[in-house]
Amino acid sequence: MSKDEVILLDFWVSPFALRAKIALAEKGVEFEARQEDLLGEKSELLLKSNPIYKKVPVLVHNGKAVNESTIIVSYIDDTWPTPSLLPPCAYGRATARFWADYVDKKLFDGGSKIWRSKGEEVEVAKKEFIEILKVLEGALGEKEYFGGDSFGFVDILAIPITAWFYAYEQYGNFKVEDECPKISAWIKKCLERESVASGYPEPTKVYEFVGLLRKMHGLEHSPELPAFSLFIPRKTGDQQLRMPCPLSSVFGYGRIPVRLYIRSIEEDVDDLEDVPHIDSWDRISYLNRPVEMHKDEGKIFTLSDAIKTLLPEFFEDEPSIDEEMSRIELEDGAKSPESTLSSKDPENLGSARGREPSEIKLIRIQGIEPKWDIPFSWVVSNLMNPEYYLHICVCIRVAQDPDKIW
Ligand SMILES: N[C@@H](CCC(=O)N[C@@H](CS)C(=O)NCC(=O)O)C(=O)O
Repeated sequence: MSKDEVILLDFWVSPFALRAKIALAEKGVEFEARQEDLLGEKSELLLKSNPIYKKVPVLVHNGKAVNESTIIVSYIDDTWPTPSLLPPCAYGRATARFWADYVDKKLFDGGSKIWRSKGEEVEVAKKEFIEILKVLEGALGEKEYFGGDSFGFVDILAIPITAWFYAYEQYGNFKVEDECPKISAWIKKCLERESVASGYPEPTKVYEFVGLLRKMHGLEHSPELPAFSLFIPRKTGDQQLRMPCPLSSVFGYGRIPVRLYIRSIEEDVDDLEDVPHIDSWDRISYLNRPVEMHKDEGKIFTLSDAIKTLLPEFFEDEPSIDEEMSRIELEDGAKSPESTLSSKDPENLGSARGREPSEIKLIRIQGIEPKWDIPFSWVVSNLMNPEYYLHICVCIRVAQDPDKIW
């Protein structure tokens, strides 16, 4: 029989992916863990293998995809039966499945409520989480593992979430060890196992990651950004409404997944109403590419800066190797290969390598036409599509290339 091909679509901090890694390691199954870029662009394989949720983990076993971590752990147990992760008797298995279900429904979401909360809500979330932990501590009782003497199904589902406990403790200002010493001892016991320790992320790194998530959720703002009030124009007919920006939602840095839709036109127009209408989405190009926002920018990184980094080939005279690479990616990623992409920012940036400069005519996000010099962080905090990407539509008058003869 030929060797099994086992691929796990993974993300280093995902407790759900860690469940699958531990189960495979316990069974001694060799596998390839492929890191997904969940804050950037998801792989084709992920989108194809988990089209419903588009989440990790996905176990691809000899080309067949299995989704949802608890189902994956069961599948691993069924496929490679030794050593069994569930007790031999039906009642033992039912009990394990009951606690597995409790962990699934309560533990991660209960902890997440702590870091997602602000002010008085934090105390409420912390109290709820400690109650959940105490229930689990009751189920553990005096046993070493949830399964008794042997590490099993419930342990595999619960232990990965404990890598996030340090972050919960920091944001909730409590110590799991003080509240639930038996749970704390169980964590230490599980961490003695190679299968757990090898994939368990550093809790301080998880805490840093949670800090990033808090910024993405607008729960923290970056002190490095200057405190001034921002206004964003919103067009309603001829009226320009001015909306104040809540400073609390300013985002500092990170990798922002952007989907940029590009409508290119060749003739200049004074009024965008004169742009010919198009009847099919197939004729709109788009690219998916992350924008890197760095912590130590020293100056405000604006919306137009972000557009520049998304279309670098049109803002500098000589292409760097990186730019050449991204141009190739752009051409691969663009939906309509025949369309030419080109732009400059409102202050006339760059000459697009000897061509007459192109020009951005419009930037629209969530139906709003923000000023191009507003901090990109504000755009991310306030106009990010909750589903995933920051969707930005641009209309660009394309530079005529003098070298192009037809
Ligand atoms: N119920 C799922 C949860 C999986 C999940 O939430 N995965 C996260 C990473 S921890 C993910 O892929 N998120 C990407 C997204 O939501 O787009 C499971 O148990 O597998």
